[in-house]
Amino acid sequence: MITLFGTTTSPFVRRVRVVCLEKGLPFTLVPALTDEGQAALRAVSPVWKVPVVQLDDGRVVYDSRVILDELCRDGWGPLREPPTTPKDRVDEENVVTMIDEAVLSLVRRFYLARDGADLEVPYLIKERDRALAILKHLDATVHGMFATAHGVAVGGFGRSELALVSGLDWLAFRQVFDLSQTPKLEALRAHWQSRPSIAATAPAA
Ligand SMILES: N[C@@H](CCC(=O)N[C@@H](CS)C(=O)NCC(=O)O)C(=O)O
Repeated sequence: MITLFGTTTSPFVRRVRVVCLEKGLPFTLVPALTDEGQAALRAVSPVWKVPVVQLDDGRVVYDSRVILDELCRDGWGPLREPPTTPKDRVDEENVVTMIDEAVLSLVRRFYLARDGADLEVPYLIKERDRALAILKHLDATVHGMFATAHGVAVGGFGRSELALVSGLDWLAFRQVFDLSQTPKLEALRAHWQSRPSIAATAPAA
């Protein structure tokens, strides 16, 4: 049985939960927000971030991208397989990198705001502007309900749409970005909400 250290709010943890649901992989969630869960997390990962997954063979994986690759070594199940041609592969990785970086910029601002920090300092203004630049770029480059041209050609729900929907749902859940500024991303997000694995994993405090 897979052990997943995580929360029900994190967009990165959500990707793992969705892949487990899609592939029918049972897992135990260790909630990382309790004192006990936090201690358990720190005992297995010096990064202190979620998700962390402990696999049946004892390997402990610290990052959502690597976790997904490990869980899908035998195939992505009902999810679209990642592309293999050089251009499609880089396009897909870039989408995941962009949404990761936009979310991480806004996660840092969210936590600092919660601690009462002043966000009007140059680096944190850059973080806000970076997120806006990324989200505007994604808004201009998505293809309807798909994140990439490869998605349009092959169809189905892939890791790039999963990364986008998880990230955008978190932005909406935490109210850290006004998605009316990026209507195409908002339409993509709305389109995939009815997929059972997405509906079952919506962020919840
Ligand atoms: N690159 C990592 C990012 C993970 C990440 O930043 N997780 C956040 C939750 S959304 C976290 O654990 N933050 C705790 C902290 O910053 O101390 C991944 O994809 O797994």
